[in-house]
Amino acid sequence: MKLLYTPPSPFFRKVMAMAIETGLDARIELVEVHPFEREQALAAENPLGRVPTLVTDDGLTLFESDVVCAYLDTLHDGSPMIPMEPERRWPVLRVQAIADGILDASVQRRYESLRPAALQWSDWSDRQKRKVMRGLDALENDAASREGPLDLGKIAVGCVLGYLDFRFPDDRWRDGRPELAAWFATFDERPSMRKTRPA
Ligand SMILES: N[C@@H](CCC(=O)N[C@@H](CS)C(=O)NCC(=O)O)C(=O)O
Repeated sequence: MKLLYTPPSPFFRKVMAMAIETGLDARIELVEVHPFEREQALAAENPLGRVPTLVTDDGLTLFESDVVCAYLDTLHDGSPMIPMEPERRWPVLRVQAIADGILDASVQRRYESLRPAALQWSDWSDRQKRKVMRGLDALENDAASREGPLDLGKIAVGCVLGYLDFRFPDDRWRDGRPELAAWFATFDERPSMRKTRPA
């Protein structure tokens, strides 16, 4: 299967970290694309023109990182990254949704910062930042999400925190969030995180 990606994308990182954790990375051919510079090449596979986009061995094109991860979870024999038991499944998907929401808001903030200064809308950026901060507080207060075996929620949170360190170090997300910071210090040393760390 082929995974269309852009190197610094945190959504791509989530998919790749999960692929490494489940031993599927060897089956994935990486194809670097550029959503902004060569929009049509990516849009030919994904009408939304976004990464990550997976083209399966059957020729099916899947996009949105949560959908790609759900698909990958059907391809390995290890412990599911999205557990089936309801008492674990929904909390894991909820944590993934918070993490993805923080990433969506952060990526919007980043794009806003790249616009010409005269076109930037600071209220919009501030709104996105508030979402990020509230999402981080929710994660800090969700001790249960850091317990138990590896799952997709934990991978998603690891990728979020790595992205904030990469793009928004001045936000100092660790301030006031000691539990999340301590958890990330250990989680970030996993081979899957080290191998996918943004340069
Ligand atoms: N919800 C999507 C978000 C994907 C996303 O925003 N990807 C960004 C790169 S990090 C992108 O392709 N941006 C180009 C665009 O939005 O046109 C997912 O989970 O995959």
